[in-house]
Amino acid sequence: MSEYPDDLRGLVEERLEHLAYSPRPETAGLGDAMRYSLLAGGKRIRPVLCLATGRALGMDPAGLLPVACSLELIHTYSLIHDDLPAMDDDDLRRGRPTSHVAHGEDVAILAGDALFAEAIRLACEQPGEPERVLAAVREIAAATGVDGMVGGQYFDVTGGDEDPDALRLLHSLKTGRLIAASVGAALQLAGRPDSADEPYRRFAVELGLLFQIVDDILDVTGSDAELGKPSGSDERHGKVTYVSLYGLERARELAVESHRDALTALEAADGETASLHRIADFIFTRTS
Ligand code: GRG
Repeated sequence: MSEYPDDLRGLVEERLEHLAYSPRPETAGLGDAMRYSLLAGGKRIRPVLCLATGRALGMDPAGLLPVACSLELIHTYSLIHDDLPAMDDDDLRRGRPTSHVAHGEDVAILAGDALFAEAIRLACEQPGEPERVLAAVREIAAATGVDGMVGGQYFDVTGGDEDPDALRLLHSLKTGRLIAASVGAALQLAGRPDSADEPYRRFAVELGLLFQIVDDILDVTGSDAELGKPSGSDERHGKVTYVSLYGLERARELAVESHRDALTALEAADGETASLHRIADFIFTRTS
């Protein structure tokens, strides 16, 4: 079972293409810069995870698209800012020149800022019981903020990843929390008891870890063309990774263990979890 749920990816792709930010001609260039990065062919793992969780819980995936797509806008903003000269200073992303190379540093910063704000607006437009929508938006914002992605990036740029525990914390904040919130946002919209959600939450945390271990392996083993970004970037930036800490062979074993643990958690979850199972397999076996 390794096929990615392309039907869900198609729903996401279509909604992202049709997002409009402002009718003003004065800001059309900013909208173009946002679309340049957003519609450059990412894997859409976070929104697809959100829709697949909704599907597992018996919800119509198409009905979750505002919240799901908000996750992709936030993820794209993080990529644009991560590539900036003040951060990783990368020239290639999703197979294209990075935002600051194509549009200039000033516009790239603004495109990232605007994607984050538009993500929150979009998530607030999610149909559903207001209390549940608010809980979903809160979970996404918290996963993005200081105790999440931005805090993890701060930890990264200030050099806080020198031992295995610190590395795990860094990645759980920087990439894990948004991946976990992709599942969590759908759980919030379903409004079930916490006890029923617990296996899904364990699955989501493990998936975030798996994603990062595989990402570190691919940075060493993948090509620029496969990755759509420069390979070997972690080593060039002197980053501590699962590969630099444990070696390639042990990192591969850790990925096997993490994939197994994610699926074990999923087995304990109620609902129709086949799409989530496929996403875990895809993250484990991906080459880009
Ligand atoms: C700068 C605010 C700020 C945050 C940066 C998450 C993050 C923090 C930066 C992303 C940069 C990066 C390469 C992180 C490593 C893991 C990761 C998120 C890889 C890219 O995600 P994929 O593989 O990319 O889901 P696509 O392009 O498929 O969406």
